[in-house]
Amino acid sequence: MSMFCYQCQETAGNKGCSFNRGFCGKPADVANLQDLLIHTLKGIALICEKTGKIDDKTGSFIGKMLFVTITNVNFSTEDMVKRIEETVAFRDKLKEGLDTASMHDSVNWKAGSLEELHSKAESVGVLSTGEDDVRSLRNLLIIGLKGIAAYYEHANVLGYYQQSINEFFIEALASTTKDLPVNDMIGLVLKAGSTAVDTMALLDKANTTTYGNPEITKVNIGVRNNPGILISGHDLKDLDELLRQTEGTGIDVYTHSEMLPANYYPAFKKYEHFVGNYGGSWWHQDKDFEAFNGPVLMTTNCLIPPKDSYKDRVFTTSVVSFPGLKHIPDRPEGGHKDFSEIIAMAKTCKPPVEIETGSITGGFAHAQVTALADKVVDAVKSGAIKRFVVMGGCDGRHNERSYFTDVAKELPDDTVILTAGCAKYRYNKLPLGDIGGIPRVLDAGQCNDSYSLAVIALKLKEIFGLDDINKLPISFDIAWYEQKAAAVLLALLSLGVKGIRLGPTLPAFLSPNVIKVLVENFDIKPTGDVKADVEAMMAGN
Ligand code: SF4
Ligand code: SF3
Repeated sequence: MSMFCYQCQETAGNKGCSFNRGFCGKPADVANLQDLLIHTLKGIALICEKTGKIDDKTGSFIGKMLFVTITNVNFSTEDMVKRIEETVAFRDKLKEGLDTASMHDSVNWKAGSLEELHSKAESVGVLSTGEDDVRSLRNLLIIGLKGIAAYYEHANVLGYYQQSINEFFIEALASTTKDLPVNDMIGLVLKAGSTAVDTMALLDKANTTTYGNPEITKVNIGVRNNPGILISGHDLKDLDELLRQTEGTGIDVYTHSEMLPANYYPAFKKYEHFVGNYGGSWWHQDKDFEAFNGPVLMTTNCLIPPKDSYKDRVFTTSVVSFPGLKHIPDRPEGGHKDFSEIIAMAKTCKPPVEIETGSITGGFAHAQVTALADKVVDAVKSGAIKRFVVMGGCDGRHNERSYFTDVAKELPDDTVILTAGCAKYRYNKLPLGDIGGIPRVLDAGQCNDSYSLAVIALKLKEIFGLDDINKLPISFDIAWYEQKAAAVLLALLSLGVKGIRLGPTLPAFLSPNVIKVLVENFDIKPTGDVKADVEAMMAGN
């Protein structure tokens, strides 16, 4: 069986994973079934478009199913088949009483045997849609939509929904089944950007209303002498419930990778057994999970295929699934997840091996930076801060990603790095110092907290009385890996940010003509030579 997937930065040869397994370890049949899942979601969108009925239930259903197809989330054939059957049933319920005979295949195809599912899946893949530029624009839209979906799902879990986001899912998915003029497709891609801003704003509201505003925090990166549970991914509600259930048990809880920013929230900081962060970004998990000794809970991406030496200790939940790993079921309506099996296992495990000591400082989301605004503005006015460089996004395995470490080292001492997402692990343990008490790396949080960076930029624009965000002394040097970073990129474009550097490679799903449009309209450029890029950024280019 073959596949075609080019949605992430590590796609084979920067062209596409096309054999029997992706570079990430996703098997071909799972990749194809994910395409079939998206195909069926398009059917749901077309039905909603016809009936004019779209509600939170449908929007959140679509969001969750799109999230399942994000890189490093789900590797399970069995889970994917179940989700396709669930999606077909959801679609068929929506079309009850409608005459859909003349509608698109995505509305009408029928799920049959496993073999039939596989052969159907192979016929609706990424390459089956349009030619070059049309395919590129449709896939850029779907990929942006996946990022939006992930953020929407996190907001939904906390009880936050928004009708305009539900409606955009319908409009965008339905559009990819139609022959639209190129300008309309570009318009939809930009609308994905503004919808990404709205979705991150909604999630920010959900997170800060539920757990308080992140505040400056020194996060311990060493260990204590108790058995521990390591939690990774982006889902704060899972952490919330895990902390409640582990309180008083003698078990410590540590964050890994994108869960690090949870340490900045007042609602979590209060727990004495919430010890700090363990290890580095997602792709270091083989070493980190091995050394941790205790159970690990993966709440979202990025999971890498686990080694035999620790796979018995890894639990998945929600959208994450991997064959052979134990899965914690969803919370019942109004209830909570049951982590007792993980807690019982932790009690039998040795404490984590200490792999580093010290601390990292973060918690510079918009409310905290706004509280420091006077100090920041004074530092800019006095020339103590010459420039801000936004280096948010994802980390990954490519050697070229040392670029981001080297840029952090090369930037002059009068610059401040604004960051969010797991890209920060490339430089957040360097001794970069501070400027009059303002740390030179300001970490706003997870990748979705890129919203905070935009709010900070807009606030500075207002304080300095500028009419254009591009007149601020801010450069954007973004690292991307998976589809949420694509949504963040589109969000920045929709806010009018120009001259973004993007690396370590440009996305394979952008055709040369689509890249040309992005260059002409937004002056997007690939990351290049470290010294030359730093010089250019310092000169405002
Ligand atoms: Fe390849 Fe990335 Fe797709 Fe995995 S998610 S199959 S690495 S393009
Ligand atoms: Fe990282 Fe996967 Fe993207 Fe949320 S955990 S930023 S890569």
